[in-house]
Amino acid sequence: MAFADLREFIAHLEKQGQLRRVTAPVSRDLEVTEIADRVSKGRPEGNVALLFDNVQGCSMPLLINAFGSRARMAAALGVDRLDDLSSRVAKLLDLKMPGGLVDKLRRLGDLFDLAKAGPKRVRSAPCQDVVVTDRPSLAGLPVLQCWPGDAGRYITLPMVFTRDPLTGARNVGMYRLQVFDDQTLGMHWQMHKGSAEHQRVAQDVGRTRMEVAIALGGDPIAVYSASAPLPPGVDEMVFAGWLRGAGVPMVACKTVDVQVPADAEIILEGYVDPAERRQEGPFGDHTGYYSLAREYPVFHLTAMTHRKSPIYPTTIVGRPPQEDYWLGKATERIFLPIIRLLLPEVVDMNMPAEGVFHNLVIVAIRKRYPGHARKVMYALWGLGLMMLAKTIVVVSEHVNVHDLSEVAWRATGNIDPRRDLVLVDGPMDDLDHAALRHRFGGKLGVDATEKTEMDGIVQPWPDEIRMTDEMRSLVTRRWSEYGL
Ligand SMILES: Cc1cc2nc3c(=O)[nH]c(=O)nc-3n(C[C@H](O)[C@H](O)[C@H](O)COP(=O)(O)O)c2cc1C
Ligand SMILES: [Mn+2]
Repeated sequence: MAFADLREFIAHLEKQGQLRRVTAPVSRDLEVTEIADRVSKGRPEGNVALLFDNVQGCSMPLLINAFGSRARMAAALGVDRLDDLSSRVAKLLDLKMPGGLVDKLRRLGDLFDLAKAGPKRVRSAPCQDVVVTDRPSLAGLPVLQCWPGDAGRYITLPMVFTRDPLTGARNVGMYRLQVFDDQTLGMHWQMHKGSAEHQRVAQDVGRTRMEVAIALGGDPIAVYSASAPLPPGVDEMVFAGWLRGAGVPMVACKTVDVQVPADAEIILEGYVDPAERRQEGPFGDHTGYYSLAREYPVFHLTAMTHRKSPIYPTTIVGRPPQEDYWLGKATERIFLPIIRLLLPEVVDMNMPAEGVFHNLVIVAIRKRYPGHARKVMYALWGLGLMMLAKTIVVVSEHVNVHDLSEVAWRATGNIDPRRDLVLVDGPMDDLDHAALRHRFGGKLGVDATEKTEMDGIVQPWPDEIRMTDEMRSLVTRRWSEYGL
């Protein structure tokens, strides 16, 4: 079951004992970060969402860590387990496969789901209960200074809405926003991302204004969808509608030709001048390091609309694991079947927290021919934002990619570095501080599969040690006799 808005999600978390209200006064400068960081990295049972009612100097409550665990992320997306998402996507993709009449009829049900997924236009919306077009200001928002070395305060959990200047197609991305002043934000869309392409097109066709709307809060599925690496041209709001089983209600903004989720908490309307740049950062980033100050586009606020008593949602990123790890985990599970459609030999994959998305991708494959592990690496490096993956470790199908101890064992024991390491160059994540140069650098592939004659080995590959089933069941049967 999907939630209509952030409030329903908050109520659900509270009922499940997954949210605490903090009424003690707290500072939005560093204090909220230190609290949220301790809660999210502390004892699992203490890892809850936090609703701060009393952020000093601000009347708005602040929500943080709402997506910060496997259970809360699953709840946000309306499923019991994140793996349920893989099955749903797999079922959808099966549509084009041949099948009997009964199969096809059954799949019609899924098709119908897709038809219902389109956004629904509405005329009046809670996110426009209050409309400020005369000198709008960001001053009332409890925007955090997350880390001591940050260049300022950052809006960290936004849905940024832009439209292709030529086709009008929508893109929604989660891009952090640095507060320069009460009407101006740094727009940190990286050059590989959907809205950066809209901006390049706008500049090419000579536009001086590119209209942008920023939504804060709303149905958690819509919020998550802004972070999903969908192929360019795929509308994040249609994807959200499919995930939630009903179209996202959307309303036209007041001063720009952009639609936003009607059930959001706060909307910032404005524009980006495609040619304007301003220094953004440093910012304590999800790599665990500060990303460097760089030139980025600038957002100018023209109007602000919000609910009567809005709630400000935010997150912090920093040394992993953090809340964004769970947003990434949901993506990993949702996109696995899509990757398997193109690369059927892929059995499972894991992007562990320590690898902060791009640094480490572990993938298990059914190896069938010489060079197969390399083929999978090259394919992944050519697949959407997977192009940014720095290290890809390929293991055999029987390996549990989620067991990092097992992966470390196989990935060091099963390789000869001269034979099994692949070094290539390619595009790198904007935030990669170790890359050869900004946005470009080396990539490492590790073929950690077991080797056989097909790999040209000249000494026999040994068997892995395993006890016989007979002895295992005998010992299990007799266990109590041993007095252990
Ligand atoms: C909490 C969080 C913060 C993010 N911040 C940024 C950011 O500042 N800039 C950016 O380009 N991507 C950022 N991302 C990743 C993008 O949201 C992600 O790549 C998404 O696919 C972008 O949408 P797009 O593919 O439509 O461009 C962030 C993701 C999360 C979960
Ligand atoms: Mn996109």
